[in-house]
Order: sequence, then structure tokens, then C-alpha cells
Amino acid sequence: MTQGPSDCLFCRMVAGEVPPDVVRETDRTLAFRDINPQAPTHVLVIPKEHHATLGALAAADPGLTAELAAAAHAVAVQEGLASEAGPEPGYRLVANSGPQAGQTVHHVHLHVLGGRALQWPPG
Ligand code: DGP
Repeated sequence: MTQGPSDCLFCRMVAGEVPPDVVRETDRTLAFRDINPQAPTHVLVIPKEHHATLGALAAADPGLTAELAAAAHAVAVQEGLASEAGPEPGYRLVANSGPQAGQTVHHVHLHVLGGRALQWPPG
């Protein structure tokens, strides 16, 4: 496993030092509610291993990158935002990467957003 920095908030959640509001967990991923929700459903999905950005994760472990996307979709289904039958009512995945995108936690995460009509383009 990639050792995360000891001051990484999401690594501390994986380690159980900071308990998140977990909505789904697999061997290699964890999904929990965002502390500052931007939509009725706002869940963060992370790999348990520490990788700073989506690009770093994709370079290091393409299989885990795919697992992360599948985990995010499973959260959307669990939250009633999609089903095996189709994408209704719908949801958005966001991966902020780097300073201009506003990434504030440097442990890769997908935001699963839904439960209201989402605007485009994002700000
Ligand atoms: P980003 O800007 O893409 O790096 O998003 C980081 C998200 O992490 C942001 O939406 C707020 C969320 N967040 C920050 N601190 C905490 C925390 O202590 N608990 C939870 N559940 N979420 C947090």
C-alpha cells in the first residue's frame, strides 16, 4: 500500500483516526458524506491507498482507478440517483485536480453530486 503522509485527512479517515459518515466501503475504496454538501447528495469516494491526484492514481494503478469509478457509480445507485436500468435521475462526478480546480485535500477523491438539477458550466 502507498503510505500516505501522516497529516493527510483522508488517510486518517481510512485509519479510523477521524471517523467519517461512511455510505459504502470495499476492500480498496471508501465513500463518505462531504462535510460541506453542495447538493442533497454529496459523497466523496476515495481509494484507501494514498495518491495525491487522479493523474497520479491512474499512472500508478489503472485497475484501482477503474474501481474508484465503479465505486462512485455504485454510490449513485445506492443513493437513488441512477439504477441498473438507466441513468435517471442522474448525478455528476467531479475530480478537482490541482490549484486552479480548487483541490483542497491532496488525496484523490471523486465527488458524487446529485438530488437537484445541476448547472453547467460549473463555476
Ligand atoms: P476538493 O476541493 O475537491 O479537494 O474537496 C475536498 C472536500 O473535502 C470538500 O468538498 C470538503 C471535504 N472535506 C474537508 N474536510 C472534511 C472532513 O473533515 N470531513 C468530510 N466528511 N469532508 C471534508
